[in-house]
Amino acid sequence: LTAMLAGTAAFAQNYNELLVPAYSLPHPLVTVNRRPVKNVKMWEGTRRTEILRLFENNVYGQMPKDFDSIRFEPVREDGGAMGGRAVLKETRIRVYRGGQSVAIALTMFVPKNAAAPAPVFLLINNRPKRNTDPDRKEKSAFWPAELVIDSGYAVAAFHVSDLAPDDKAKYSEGVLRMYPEHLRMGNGMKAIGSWAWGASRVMDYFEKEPLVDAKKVVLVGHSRGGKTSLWASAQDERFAICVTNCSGNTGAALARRQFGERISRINSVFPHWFSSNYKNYNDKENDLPVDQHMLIALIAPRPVYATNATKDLWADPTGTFLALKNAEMVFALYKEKSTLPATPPPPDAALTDGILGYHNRTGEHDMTEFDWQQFIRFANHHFNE
Ligand code: GTR
Repeated sequence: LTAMLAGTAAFAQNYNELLVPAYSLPHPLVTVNRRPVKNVKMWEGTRRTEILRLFENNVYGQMPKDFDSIRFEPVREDGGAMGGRAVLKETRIRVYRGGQSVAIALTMFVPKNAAAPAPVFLLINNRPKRNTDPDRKEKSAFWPAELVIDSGYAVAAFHVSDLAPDDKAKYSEGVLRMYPEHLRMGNGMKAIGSWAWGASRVMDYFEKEPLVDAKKVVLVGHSRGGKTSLWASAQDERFAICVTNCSGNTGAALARRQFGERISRINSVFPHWFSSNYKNYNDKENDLPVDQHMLIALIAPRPVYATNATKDLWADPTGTFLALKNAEMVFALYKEKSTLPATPPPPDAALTDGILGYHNRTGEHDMTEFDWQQFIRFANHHFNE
């Protein structure tokens, strides 16, 4: 009966916990050749690379690491921003390869009365640019820059459209101009890969920026941006903490639960986000050699904070909690004991004091000041302990 109800019409999304099919997850600590992974050496030497390749080849596409040159161009500096509490720095990050280039506009505020160099929250902005207004004429809870500054952190943001337009007809008019070979590859990156690539170029800049502590960068993304923050953090071990907010399908939620958004749906509505190969798994979640708990595991032993919202069943709050739970074993290899309970906490109970953090906020699919307050507590816990 369950199978019949769950598998009816194309794109029918299930919201009933009782109709979640039985599934078994690929084991993070068993290699493709069925060898058990018992220690960090074998994890890092064999299994981690294996899983990274599986995600590249089947889900997000490869992440090109080569380019010809990178330049950091100062655009504006204002030492009296936010009523004198912060320095505003706007920078253009230009990257060149094969006669093509992209320019990433980075907006950043650095607190004046805080540790120098400052730890920093970097937002991958997938919402309209006014959400990260450098002039602070518009203030948005999506990027509550004043709150972050007053907590002693720098706060930065770039917009996804600088890397790849979020449009199935135009996504290649960005980073992919520099890597046209990816457009012909089944495992070539598309928009989400391009955005994640951009986060790494901002990290290149942070490493050269004396005002910020490049060893204390918290990468934050919401929804499609949260899928990106996970993939970027898995790829680039320089990110110290990953925050993935309401990231759902192909983000922090387990695909095999087939709860809320499914792979077939996301690949049809957003064919420009993931690799072409990912379409082989439309309605075939169980054929995937990975599931999303393994993406979280790739970030170990660095802390990961995942959120959901109670009215955002589309992004499967329970499936997100279970992905964190099923990644615990990899953190345990590093002697990082998870403090997550066995079952999801009640709404608004924020678990900010463990290596894996989680909350399910009351409300809609969004990123709010409540969410940011928890990210700050989580970062305080890890950076100050
Ligand atoms: C939805 C999509 C989700 C999520 C969301 C967003 O339409 O189905 O996977 O990414 O957009 O980015 O807000």
